[in-house]
Amino acid sequence: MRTAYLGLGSNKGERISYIEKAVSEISKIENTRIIKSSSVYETEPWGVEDQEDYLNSAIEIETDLEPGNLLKELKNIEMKIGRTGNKKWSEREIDIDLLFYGDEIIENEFMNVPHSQIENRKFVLIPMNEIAGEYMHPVLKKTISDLLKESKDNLSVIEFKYIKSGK
Ligand code: PH2
Ligand code: MG
Ligand code: MG
Repeated sequence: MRTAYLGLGSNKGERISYIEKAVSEISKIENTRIIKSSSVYETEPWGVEDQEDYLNSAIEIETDLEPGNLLKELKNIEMKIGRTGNKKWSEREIDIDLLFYGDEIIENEFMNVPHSQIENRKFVLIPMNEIAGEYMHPVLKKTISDLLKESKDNLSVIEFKYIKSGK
């Protein structure tokens, strides 16, 4: 069993229902279980300004799947939930990113783990800090909590209060 961290994001349509759907589908992946999930945060768009605010959260999972197979499952869930469009940084119904996979460093044509620019994105660091502040970034060799303290990202990240659907 390996511990991995996923980042979820949505900024199109019924954002909270896409996030909840994603968590529910992730919980059904074979040989995988959800250990922790962060609060949901409403966040200013990073990278491309002229788009809706995002909802973002992070989850910790344990999985027996190899990173490539895990990524395939996550892409399938994005498609099943109805992600349209695939332009870099453009609006999306759901985005599921593999942030960390144990302490592995994976760079190939299919994936980049740890996910790039985590240290520059409070929309990732704040939810990650809630569930894994002491987790060590395997490339930067700093904890999430230290990366958050040092981050120069000033875009707003605010807890999003909502009533859980109970499904
Ligand atoms: N995802 C992006 C680009 N910009 N900004 C926020 N606030 N949250 C995101 O999840 C996000 C983004 C590309 O994946
Ligand atoms: Mg992303
Ligand atoms: Mg993505």
